[in-house]
Amino acid sequence: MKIKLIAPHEERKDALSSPFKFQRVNLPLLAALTPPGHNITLVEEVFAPDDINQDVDLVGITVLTELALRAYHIADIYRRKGVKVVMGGIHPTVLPEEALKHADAVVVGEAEGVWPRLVSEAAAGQLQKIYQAGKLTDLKGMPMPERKLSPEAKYTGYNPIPVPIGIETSRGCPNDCEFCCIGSTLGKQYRVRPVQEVIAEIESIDSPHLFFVDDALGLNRKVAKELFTKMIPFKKRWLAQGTVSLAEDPELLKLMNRAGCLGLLIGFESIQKTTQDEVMKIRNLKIDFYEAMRRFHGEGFGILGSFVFGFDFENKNVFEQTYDFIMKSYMDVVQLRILTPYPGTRLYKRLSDEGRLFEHDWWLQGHPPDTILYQPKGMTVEELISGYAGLNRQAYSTGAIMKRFLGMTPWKRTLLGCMTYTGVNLSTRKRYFKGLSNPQPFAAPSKPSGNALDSTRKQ
Ligand code: B12
Ligand code: SF4
Repeated sequence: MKIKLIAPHEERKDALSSPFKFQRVNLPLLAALTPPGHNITLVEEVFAPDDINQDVDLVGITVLTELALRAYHIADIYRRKGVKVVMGGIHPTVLPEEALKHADAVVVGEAEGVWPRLVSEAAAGQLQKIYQAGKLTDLKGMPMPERKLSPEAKYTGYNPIPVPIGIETSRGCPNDCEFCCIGSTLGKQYRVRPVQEVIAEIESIDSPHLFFVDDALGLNRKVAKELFTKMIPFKKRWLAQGTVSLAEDPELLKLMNRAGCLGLLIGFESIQKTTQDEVMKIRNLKIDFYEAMRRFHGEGFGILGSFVFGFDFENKNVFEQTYDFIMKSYMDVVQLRILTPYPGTRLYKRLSDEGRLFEHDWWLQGHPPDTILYQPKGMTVEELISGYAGLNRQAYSTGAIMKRFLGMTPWKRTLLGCMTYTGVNLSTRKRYFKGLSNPQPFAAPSKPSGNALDSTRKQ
């Protein structure tokens, strides 16, 4: 069969993932899991548009909630041409019935246990509707992703760093934060790949730049230390995402530095203690945020700090307090987001049970990122909108960007560091400011917050 695997991309200029591009893991991994005898093409819309006129027998689409509309659109086009479509990934895993309105088959959960059978049954004209492995994948002995199939990826715009190659060392997360779907999709058990297998994969990658796609890198400190120690000779440079708790262990940070870590996306989530107590990954922290930033910067890591607004126990002071922390800790880049109730999360279920969701299928409505999708509790919709907009403007003002630059880590003093700092900040600012002009469909400025829901909810 001729199989095409597609990763959709949102075309809008304020799309959440715009400035950060890397070579993903999931589709090359699916390619590696495919039984021999089939011809595979990979399409990453973020790098190059799809050619729908190509002759194909089976299309596989990976779907995140934010990209469900785009994925369904692509699927509908192929199915109209008579091509069979399979969907997999986070969104079809939590909403398989919805996905089946646009696909012939859906993979619920991980693909490893079912993809080879699915391909064989599709080839025999016996595609089933739902494929679901009976157990979580044992990450030992996983094939290396077929990276040579990935479309060539080049950066455009402000950012000068070559596209990093995605690599996975673990799956699942035991923290079960209310707003996160990992527990219900990739499982609450933290599974690690054998270090030797990760090292062999790193050795096979030509590029000096890597991106660890793990959600909870370093959760198992012993394994992480072994991995980073063994990575040192390869002289790779890499980015990753992790929790603040990484900073609790100075030895781990040192090893990360020696292994080539350049920067981390750190989910601080909220500066307010009342909210921190509600977010599992922050609740039991043994280090305060300022000290964590000092340690990260002390090792020379650029930090992209991620904050979310709209938690129930938050009050209006959160914007000023966050700004204070961002500036005093010389945060390199900030990601400011409105809390999003993703389907499959405990948050979605709770807000739905409490009658606070403005729309139950918001992902099908084409709202821009950072639309307020539920009735907040700690402030009105309008206070949330204006506080959030004000913080964006403050944190990304020219003065603030220059001031944050002054908290120089040694890395920032390099030419590449300066260019990256400036590039990422300017492109993020441009995207965020553009986003701020989007209409907020559920705002009702003249009414108190309690009425915003009633007055604007779609019938
Ligand atoms: C890397 C990453 C990114 C990258 C790239 C996205 C990507 N998918 O590669 C970037 C930085 C761009 C990104 C951005 C965002 N991300 Co992100 N991201 C991740 C992360 C950390 C790793 C993805 C990954 O490579 N996983 C490893 C692979 C192997 O797992 P997988 O993709 O699930 O694939 C397996 C199965 O699902 C299945 N499968 C997947 N696709 C397909 C397709 C077919 C046909 C089949 C058969 C099977 C199949 O097979 C694979 C092997 O078992 C995940 C968390 C996680 N651990 O998964 C979050 C995650 C996917 N991101 C998430 C979010 C919320 C976002 C953002 C909205 C964040 C934000 N607020 O800005 C943006 C939006 C993206 C957009 N609009 O394009 C959420 C998704 C929530 C949801 N319901 O969709 C996750 C789960 C994080 C979380 N903890 O909540 N992200
Ligand atoms: S620590 Fe991260 S991956 Fe784990 S449940 Fe919380 S948000 Fe999700």
